[in-house]
Amino acid sequence: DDERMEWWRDSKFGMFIHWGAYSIIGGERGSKIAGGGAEWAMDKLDYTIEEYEKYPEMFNPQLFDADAWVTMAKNAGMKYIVLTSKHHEGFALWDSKVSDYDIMDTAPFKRDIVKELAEACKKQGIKFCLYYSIVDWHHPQAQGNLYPNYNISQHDDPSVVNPEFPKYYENYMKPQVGELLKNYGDIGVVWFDGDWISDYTTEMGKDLYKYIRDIQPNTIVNNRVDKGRTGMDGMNNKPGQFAGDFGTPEQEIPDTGIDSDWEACMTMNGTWGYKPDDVNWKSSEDLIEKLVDIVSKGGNFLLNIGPDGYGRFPAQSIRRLDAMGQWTKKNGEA
Ligand code: FUL
Repeated sequence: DDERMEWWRDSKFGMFIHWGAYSIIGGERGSKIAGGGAEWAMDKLDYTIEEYEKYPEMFNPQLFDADAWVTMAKNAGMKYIVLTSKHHEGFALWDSKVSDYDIMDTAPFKRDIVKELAEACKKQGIKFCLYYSIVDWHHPQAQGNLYPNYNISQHDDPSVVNPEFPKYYENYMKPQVGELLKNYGDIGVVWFDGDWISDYTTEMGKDLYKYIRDIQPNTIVNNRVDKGRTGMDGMNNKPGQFAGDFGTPEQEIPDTGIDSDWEACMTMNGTWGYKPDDVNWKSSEDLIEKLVDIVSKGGNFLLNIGPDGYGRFPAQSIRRLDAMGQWTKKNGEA
């Protein structure tokens, strides 16, 4: 297993990319601005499923250039990229045969983003990885039984259960994850999220982990494949709990003394998805310090970019990537 983890442990520094239909919205609706992460626009700005569907139908990022994105990551000293293939909104950025709510059938763009980025990564020697959300606000079977109140099971009433959820798991989620592992070459990591949804179980997580390893034995899976985000020694890990291959502290750098593998994911400002209103940018110096701190504690740093609805990285992010690249070049590999 150590051999399987080797490239990931050596990598130290990776790029998270949060991109989806929410990148058009930018966290704004009329006079309202979503608090926190703008990738939650659907929920935070109270869109109904029908209202929200307009955004995937408009998603046409003509400035998307996979090679340019990968070059920017590479020049910053990053060794892998994790793209949100499907975030909580449910819209798939690849050619999914399981669903029409994807880039080929619903969006005018009709270019397989996962494919283009996978190829660009391969060409430039960057490991290609995918984020996939268990939570799906668009799929009727993925939510609490108060559908179309898509997010009710999560933050309003955790006791709400959905007897249909196992169907979503078997007939939609698993086959979608299968497509990602079968059609896009080597996948370095599958990065799950949304494990908190009440109907998702540890058994499903175990099944999913096995399913992935059966298709691509070398693919690494994060701890959110199980419920409860465990898998970090000393960080609410319960004995016997199943936890994937590495832990995922979010917007925090843990203290030293963690024996298991971990990766701190962080944003450059306060949002994962594109949000022009958020000007709370961390300085380049701060980000470099964080990189050093994390690496010296044995972790990886997954630093996020939220491209806009046209496919551009925010200028503020590009500047910070440039500065980090200058630093990593001068000080050797992270
Ligand atoms: C969280 C999600 O809810 C956020 O939107 C983001 O994707 C972050 C990395 O994980 O749990």
